Amino acid sequence: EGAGLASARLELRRAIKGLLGCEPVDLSAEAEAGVGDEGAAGPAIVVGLADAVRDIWVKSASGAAGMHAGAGAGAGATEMSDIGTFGDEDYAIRSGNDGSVYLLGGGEKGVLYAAFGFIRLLQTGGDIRGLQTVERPAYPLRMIDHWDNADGSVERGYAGGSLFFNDGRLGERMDRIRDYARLTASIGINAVAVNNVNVHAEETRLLAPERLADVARVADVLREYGIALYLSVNFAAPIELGGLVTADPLDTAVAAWWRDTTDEVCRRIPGFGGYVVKADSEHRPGPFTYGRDHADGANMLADALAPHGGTVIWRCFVYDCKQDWRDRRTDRACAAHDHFMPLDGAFHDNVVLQIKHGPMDFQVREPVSPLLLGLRRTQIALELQVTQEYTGQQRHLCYLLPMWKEVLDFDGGDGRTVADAAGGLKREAGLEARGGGADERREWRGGLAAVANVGTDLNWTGHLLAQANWYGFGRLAWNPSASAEAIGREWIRMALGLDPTVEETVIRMLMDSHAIYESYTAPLGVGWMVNPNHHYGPNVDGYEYSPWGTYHYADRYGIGVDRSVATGTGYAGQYPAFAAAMYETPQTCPDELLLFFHHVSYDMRLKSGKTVIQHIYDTRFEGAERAAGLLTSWDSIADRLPARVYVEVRERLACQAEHAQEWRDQLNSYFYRKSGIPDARGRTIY
Ligand code: GCW
Repeated sequence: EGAGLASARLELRRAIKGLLGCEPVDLSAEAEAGVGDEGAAGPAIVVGLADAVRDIWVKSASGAAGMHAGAGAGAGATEMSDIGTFGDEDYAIRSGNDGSVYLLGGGEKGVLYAAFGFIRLLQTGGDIRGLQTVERPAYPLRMIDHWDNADGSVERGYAGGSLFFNDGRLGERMDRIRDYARLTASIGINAVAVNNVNVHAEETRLLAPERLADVARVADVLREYGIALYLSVNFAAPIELGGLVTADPLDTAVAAWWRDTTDEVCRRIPGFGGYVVKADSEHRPGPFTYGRDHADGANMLADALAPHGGTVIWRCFVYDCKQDWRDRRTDRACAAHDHFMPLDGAFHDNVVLQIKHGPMDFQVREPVSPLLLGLRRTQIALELQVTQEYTGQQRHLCYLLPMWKEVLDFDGGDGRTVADAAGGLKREAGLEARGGGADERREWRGGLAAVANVGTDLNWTGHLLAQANWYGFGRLAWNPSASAEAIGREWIRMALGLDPTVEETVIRMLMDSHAIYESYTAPLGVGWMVNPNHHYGPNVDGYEYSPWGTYHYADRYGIGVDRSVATGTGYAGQYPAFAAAMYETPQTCPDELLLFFHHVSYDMRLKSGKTVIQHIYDTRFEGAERAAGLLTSWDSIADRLPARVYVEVRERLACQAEHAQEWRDQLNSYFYRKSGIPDARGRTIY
C-alpha cells in the first residue's frame, strides 16, 4: 500500500472519530483476504483505487444487496467505465445500494482527495445518501509558494514565523509540517515551494549536499500527502555555491553544474517538483547579466530537470525597479508583456511561466495582466497572492475570492478566459484543445500558484477569517468555476459550524469585504498610496517620488496614469482588440479602473454620474462606515461563537474599523487640499 492510501485511511479514521465520536472498524485485512466483501459486515466505507475496488462496487450496486431497482443499480456499469479513464488525481464518491460509501481514486492522490472530499461533505452537513460525485482537478499545477527565509522570518508574512525554517534549520517542527501537509492536501494543493523567491546566501545553500537531508525529510512528509516539494533557486548559484566564475546559462560548465546538482537533488528527493526562479527582478541575478534572454535561462534549468520529470516555474515579475520618477514614458505595467511576449514558443516543455494576476503587483484593483491571455505557445500559471500584503495584511478582513473570480473569468472579449488560458485550453481561436507550446501533443503542466498566508500562528493565518482565502485558493485551483460564495459557505461550515445565523452573517461579511477594503483605500484603480517598505496604512505620496514605477501623478487639476495608445504609455494596446478598445478612452474604460488607464480631472463625471472627486469622498466615507459595520455584524453573533474565536476576530475587526478611518481622513484631506473642491455633502475633511 502506498503513502497516499495510508494517509487517506488515517484521515478518514481521524475524521470519523472526531466528527461522529465513534472508532471505525478497519476491515482492510479481511478485504484483502477475500472475506467481508459480500456485504456481510453491513455498510462500510470502501476506499481504494478505482480499479482495485471495481468488483466490490459493481456487486454492491447491482444486486448483492438485493436492490435491483435503485438508480444506482442501472447507472453502475456506465459509471464504472467512466472511472476507467480516471487520471491519478481524479476521484469518485458513490453510494452503494447497501448503504456503503465508495471512495474511489484513479491513483493514490485521487484516493486521498476522495477521502478529503468525503470528510468535507460530513463537515459541511451534506447528505451522504445517493452520492454520485465525479471530480477532476481543472489544473495539473495547484501550487503554494512560501516566501519563507532560512532565519525563520516570512517575507510579507502576517501569521507568525515560518513553518519550515527555524534559525537556519529546515524541518525542525515536523509535527507542524505534517499538519501543514494535511491542511494543504485537504484543499487539493499538489505542489509547494518551501523557500522565498528572494533567495539569499543561506537559502542558496539548500542545494548543497549536506543540506539536502533536511530538505528530503520535509519532502517525505509532503509526499505522503501527494505534494511535490519545489525549491526557489538563486540564478547565480553556480558562482555562489559552485565556485564558478560565471552563471551564464549558455556556458557549458554552468549547465553541467546545474545538471550535476539537480541529479543529486533528485536522487535524494524522489518526486522532486522542480525550481522556482525570480531572475532579473528586484536585484535578483538573472540571464540579462550575460546578455542572454529568459528563455536561455529557463531552458538551461529545464534541461537539468527534464530527465527527472521536474518543472521550472519561471516568474514573469520582471521590471525596472530603479526607474526615474521624472520619466513619464517608462511604464512598469508594460514590462512583463514587453519581456515575455517575444519569447512565446521559445520555452522548453517543462517550463511554466508564472504570471501575477495584474501587471503591477497584487494591488486591490488592477486590470488583468495581458500576458496571461497573450501567450499561446507557452505553459503558464496564474500567480495570486493569498498573503494580504496590499489588502490589509490580515489585520483587515478582505476575502479575495470575488477578485480572483473576476481575474479567472476575464476574457479580453474573445471568449477565451484566463481560467482557460491557465489550463492550456483553446490555444488557437476556434480550436477546443488542450495542450501547450509549439508541440500540440505535449502535456499541459500549468495552472494556479499563490503566495501563502500561513505561518506558525496557532490559527495558521493570524486573522482567523483569512483562512477562507487559503481554503478558497485551493478550491478554485481545483475548480475555477466554483463560486466565491459557495466556497465561502463551505469554509464557514467547516471552521465555524452549521449554525445558519452564523453562516448568513459571516458570508455577507466575507462577500462584502473586498469592496469595503477597496472603498477606503486607493480609489478607481490607481493603486499604491501605502507606506513604503512594509506597505501597511495610508500614505498617498509614499511611492510618488520613488524608483519603483508606481505613480498616481495627482496635481491640482487631476489624477491618474495615461496608459492609452493615443496619448499615453501604450499599455492599453497590449490587450486583445476588444479590451484594448475599451481601456483606450476614459469614456469606455470601466469606472473602477479609470485612474489606472487615464489621467483625468477631478470634475470628470464617472459612469455612476458622480464626479471623480465626489466619488473619492463618498466611497471613503462609506468605506469607513461599512468597515465599522463588519464589527457590528460580528458582534451580533457573539453568543453563537466560541468565546476565543469571537474575541480574537473582534480585536482585528476593531483595528480595521479604526484604521479605515485613518485611510478615509488622509485620502480625503489629501484630495481636498490638492483640488480645493469641497465635499458636496459638507462632511468633515481636515
Ligand atoms: O510584491 C512584491 C513584494 C516583495 C516580493 C515581490 C515578488 C518576494 O513587495 O516582497 O518579493 O513582490 O513578488 O517577487
